[in-house]
Amino acid sequence: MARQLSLLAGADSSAEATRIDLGRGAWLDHEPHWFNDPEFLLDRLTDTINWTAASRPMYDRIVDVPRLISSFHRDDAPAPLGDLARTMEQRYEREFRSVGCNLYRDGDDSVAWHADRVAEPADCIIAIVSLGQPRPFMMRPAEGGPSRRFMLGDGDLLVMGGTTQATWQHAVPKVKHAGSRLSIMFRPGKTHEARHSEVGSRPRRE
Ligand SMILES: O=C(O)CCC(=O)C(=O)O
Repeated sequence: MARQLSLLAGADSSAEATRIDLGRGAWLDHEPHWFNDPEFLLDRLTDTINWTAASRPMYDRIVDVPRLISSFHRDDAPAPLGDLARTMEQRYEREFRSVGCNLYRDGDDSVAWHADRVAEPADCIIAIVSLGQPRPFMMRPAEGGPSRRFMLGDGDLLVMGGTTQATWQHAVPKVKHAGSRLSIMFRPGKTHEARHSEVGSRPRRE
């Protein structure tokens, strides 16, 4: 029980994040080490979530999704995830009904460039809490231009807001060596599945 309380204390709903203006109505809130007991939560979620090794059609093939995934409705999520969703709701005064989790087991696991498919791309907030070993989280303007890189792990919070899903794409690329990283995505929608189309290896100017 004491450990449960410390979990809730780990997420500070009132702390100020650094807001980054990405232009054209897109913004990010970045708060390193937002969650202060990330190792405990990482172990607990890694061990207790029913992870899925999924596959999905990409172009004319069926490919393995290069990470383990799991998703919940906020009200059915394991306690720490439901509590975190509600903390995020207080912070942003929005509903986050969908909780998606990715487990990147090593550097071969990744998520390709994509934007999340959301009901209101011109005004959408998606919050990501990262646990475990920091990995590069890349962002690039959908119409081309320089990319931005954030190292996310260890309880870091990154929130994409405004038009970000309409005007930017994001990715967690493969790296040579990495320990495991677990990301938790809080989204407005009902389910995690089929929220985005990854653009895979489609060539694109950086
Ligand atoms: O793991 C992350 O930080 C991002 C994951 C992501 O973009 C997704 O699952 O759509």
